[in-house]
Amino acid sequence: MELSTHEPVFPLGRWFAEAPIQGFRQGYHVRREIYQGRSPYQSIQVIETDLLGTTLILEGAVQTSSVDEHIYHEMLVHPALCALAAPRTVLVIGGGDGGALRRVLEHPTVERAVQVELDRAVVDTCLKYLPEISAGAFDDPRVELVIGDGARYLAETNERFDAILVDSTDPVGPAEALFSEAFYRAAFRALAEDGVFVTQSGSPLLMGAELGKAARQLRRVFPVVAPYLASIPSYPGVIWSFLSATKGKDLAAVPPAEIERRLEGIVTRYYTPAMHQAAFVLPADLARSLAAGQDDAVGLLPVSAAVSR
Ligand code: AG3
Repeated sequence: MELSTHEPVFPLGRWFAEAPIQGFRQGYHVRREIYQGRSPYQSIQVIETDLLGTTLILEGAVQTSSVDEHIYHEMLVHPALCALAAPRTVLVIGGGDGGALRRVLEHPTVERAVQVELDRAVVDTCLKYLPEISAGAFDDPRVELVIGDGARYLAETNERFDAILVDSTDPVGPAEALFSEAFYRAAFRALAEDGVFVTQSGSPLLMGAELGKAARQLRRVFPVVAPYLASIPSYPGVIWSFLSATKGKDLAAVPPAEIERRLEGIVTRYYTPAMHQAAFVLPADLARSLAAGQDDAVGLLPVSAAVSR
């Protein structure tokens, strides 16, 4: 008997696939299509996949899923907040699903969390189909939800935040402004002296050019920039990058005992003091090209692949 390794495992239904660069795609079998709509900014889809559960897709790119949202949101929020002795004010830009906001509010010293999301439809869609991600965060009295342009908000605010967290889509379309030097300057200005800025910065394998550019621009503004990684199954390439930036503090060097203390009473499924340390360890190639401020692709794939996006 001939065994075909290409036998369809799921003969019925259809597949959703993301193809961020030529020659690569990552797909999920769709069990159910739940919602499809369009806001003034983007197409919005909610599907149920076998692997990821309920999954939010904006402009064809997976944003979050009920199964692995905790990884991304914990890793966007806790490294920054656990680097601070007592974070009081936090600004979240983007993140309409509320998963980052929820993790911010888990830190008992936080008195005020401002969330600026461009697209009200993302908040509404997530509240309807993925309420377990925000888990009531938007109802917390410490929260101010602003529907508007995050870059503009940051440029105009007179407030100083202990942490500024950018939970954006990819650096194309509406989110492009959130990856510019002007935006990073505004973030620097609005950040407390010992504050922490963190932005998601895409796949180091598949979006190396964008990651390299963001890191370079951030370094022009902030004296200390420390990239870190997490494994997020729902994002293309799985390995995902974040860029942290401060006015002096080294996020990679926060003592595990301090993190342990700051995490007291906070339940995590991915982030731990050891994971904090491990996340800042980069493959040699990536560390080198990021440190060198290379202005083309810095990814783990050759430049030719990464630029054909
Ligand atoms: N923020 C990061 C999404 C980037 C995904 N990119 C992609 N799939 N190509 C998502 C919002 C989660 N709160």
